[in-house]
Amino acid sequence: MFNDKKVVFSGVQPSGNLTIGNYLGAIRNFSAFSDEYHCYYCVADMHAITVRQVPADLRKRTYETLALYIACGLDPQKNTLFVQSHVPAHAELGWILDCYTMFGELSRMTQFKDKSAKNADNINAGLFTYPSLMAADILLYQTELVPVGVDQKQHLELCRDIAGRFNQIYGETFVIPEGYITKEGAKIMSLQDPTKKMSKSDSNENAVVRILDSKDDIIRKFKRAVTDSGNEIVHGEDKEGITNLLNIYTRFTGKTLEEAEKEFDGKGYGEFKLAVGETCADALSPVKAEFDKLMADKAYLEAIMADGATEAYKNARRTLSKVKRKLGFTDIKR
Ligand code: ATP
Ligand code: LTN
Repeated sequence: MFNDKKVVFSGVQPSGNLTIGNYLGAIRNFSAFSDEYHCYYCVADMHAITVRQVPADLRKRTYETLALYIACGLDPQKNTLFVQSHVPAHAELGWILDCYTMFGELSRMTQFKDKSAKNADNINAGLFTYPSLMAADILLYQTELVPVGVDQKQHLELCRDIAGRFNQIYGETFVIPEGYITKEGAKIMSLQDPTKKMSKSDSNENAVVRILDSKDDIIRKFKRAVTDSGNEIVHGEDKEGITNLLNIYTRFTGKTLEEAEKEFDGKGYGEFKLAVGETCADALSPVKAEFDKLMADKAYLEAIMADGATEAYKNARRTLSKVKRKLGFTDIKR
């Protein structure tokens, strides 16, 4: 809408070291949009504090997440990369949208239920209203397309409902966004419990492969991955562990499931797990090298943050002003 180009928006929380789930389900797919769309990718630090964070860790991970965006192929000249808390319009629109989001809607969110169960001593209001802040992120930029993993589908549907409700009351204000969810990379499962999604805040380190893990760690984690009592390397509903490993393998190699199954036909689980581990480690090694270079240059990362925040704010404020006017908020010259 803003420069004729359609808008893509997505975000990742700096709530832990990123996993191959974040990589295959989200970040790796982001750069495909850079030429055709105006892309905004934010480091969602305001979302991250819905779960208690150690301040020094949050700060470090904010830099790391930005560096990973770039290391995974996002050119800061072609994409607006920024930190959510640097653009206060997100908090402002977040509050406004809270008033157009229903208690019942938020109560149905499975992420809220999961995270409440995991953080029973800190079920705060921010955890509950997380989706309206996420809606604000998206709607501020008149976003058309939101690339995310399938776990975020429910939040996206709520975002569409909120936007539609607002438009209906006040007239066309927001573009209604579409989700962009790639099928195969959409849900990478835990290596220790393949019925659960691989999550960066999992307390069991063996369950999670991180983009920045060493080659040895990656291979060790894959070797320990839970499989099943059978011995065939084929996908299937009763073979969740093997299916997940095949899925990871095909995502990294670009091979089809059939090709992968054929390749490992007659081979043992041990050999297969080692091959998946090596493939994954080799694919991530250039990302790691680039990440290390970027992290050694804080000033460069800070310059990107500053440019990103300026560019993001320039566009966000137009939507925010429009919303305030429609609501009947008064304006003053300063
Ligand atoms: P947390 O464990 O703190 O909830 P997370 O690992 O779920 O974090 P987010 O920051 O919430 O990560 O998600 C960033 C992006 O990565 C989102 O688009 C999300 O859909 C995607 N994603 C996260 N985990 C996976 C996964 N296991 N498989 C595929 N995509 C994923
Ligand atoms: N909630 C998202 C992270 C996120 C996001 C966004 C994703 C925050 N704001 C806006 C897409 C669009 C998650 O992946 N857990």
